[in-house]
Amino acid sequence: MFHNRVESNHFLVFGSSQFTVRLRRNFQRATTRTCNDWWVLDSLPILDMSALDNGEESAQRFRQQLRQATHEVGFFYLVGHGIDQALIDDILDVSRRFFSLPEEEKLAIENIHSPQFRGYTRIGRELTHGDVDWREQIDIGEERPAVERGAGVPDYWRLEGPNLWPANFPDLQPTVTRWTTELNALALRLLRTWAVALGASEDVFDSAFADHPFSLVKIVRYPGESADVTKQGVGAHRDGGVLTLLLVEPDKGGLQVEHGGEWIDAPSIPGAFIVNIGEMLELATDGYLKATLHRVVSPQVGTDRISIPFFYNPALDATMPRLELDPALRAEARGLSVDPTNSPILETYGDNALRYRMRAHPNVAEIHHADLLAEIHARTFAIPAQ
Ligand SMILES: O=C(O)CCC(=O)C(=O)O
Ligand SMILES: [Fe+2]
Repeated sequence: MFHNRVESNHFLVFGSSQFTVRLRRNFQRATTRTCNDWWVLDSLPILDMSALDNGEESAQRFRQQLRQATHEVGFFYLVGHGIDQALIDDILDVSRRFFSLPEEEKLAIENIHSPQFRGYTRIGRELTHGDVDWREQIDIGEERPAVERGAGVPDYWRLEGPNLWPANFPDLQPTVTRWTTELNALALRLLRTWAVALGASEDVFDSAFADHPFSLVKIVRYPGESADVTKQGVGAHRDGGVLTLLLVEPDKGGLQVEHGGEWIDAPSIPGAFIVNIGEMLELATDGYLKATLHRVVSPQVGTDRISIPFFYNPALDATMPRLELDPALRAEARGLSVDPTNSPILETYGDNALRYRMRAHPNVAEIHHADLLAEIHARTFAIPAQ
């Protein structure tokens, strides 16, 4: 627990990383909350992945930090990850140039043309829990041929298929393709590190991921909408996949992460990823690892913010392996968090993915998947029998 490591000056040294912590004595809550909740983090932990290449003792310390950070917070900054700064600069550069294309070029690849929910989403066309998110984005997944529909073909295969690339902007595809390749490798390495940190064999997740991951890159721009009153960039949610590697432009705030009942600000740190786990990893560990609520507040009027979340997901037909935690960890597993809409997390990743996409983009669902709407709606809002 973090509070075990707090030093008298309230400055927590965690391996090569530092956390600032604030002591909050809330006597009202003290009777109902654990001692751990008295310490509220002011900022996310920072983990240095280069520790994995520095001998077994150092690697073991990193694994322990990884486990602890994602058990307690569910979010951390990752440095020393090995992704080239030149590639980071490139993807930020192509992202900004994409958003400055003429409106008609972006709309030519609008996601309404894609049964796979790929392509451009204009501002105001995405919902989180029914509320409008103020952001525009392009969704780019693994570039694969579409799967033909038919009897006995699970519905989630409708998500597999080609991307929509802007015709007059050839720089986007090679940079995003390289980004996907490198981040798939980084994410798999992190996942294997978690596996060992949780006492499982290193390759326990491999069959679900290694050769047919269903990763998704979202390039997002939040326009400046906040003035006296802040607006929703993206509403509070947990990520539905396994793990997210988020790159945010330098010097941009807006992301907030729930911890101990409060929102922690998570501004960008140049060159670092913000990493969080999604519901499928929570499922795999019976809630020992935490999929944490987060949201983005719109930037102030006159500014904007670009971010690039990379969602690392298993194959659509994969079922997450359930890990056998050792008794000490099992005792701290909390079971699954309840989705804000009370919908159960489903075992097969593709069922979750389809549900999320249809919920977030009802206009695309209406056009391409009207036959599924009633069924998905019934399953989404079903409360499991007690
Ligand atoms: O843009 C961000 O900083 C976070 C976006 C996010 O949480 C998401 O798209 O799931
Ligand atoms: Fe998210």
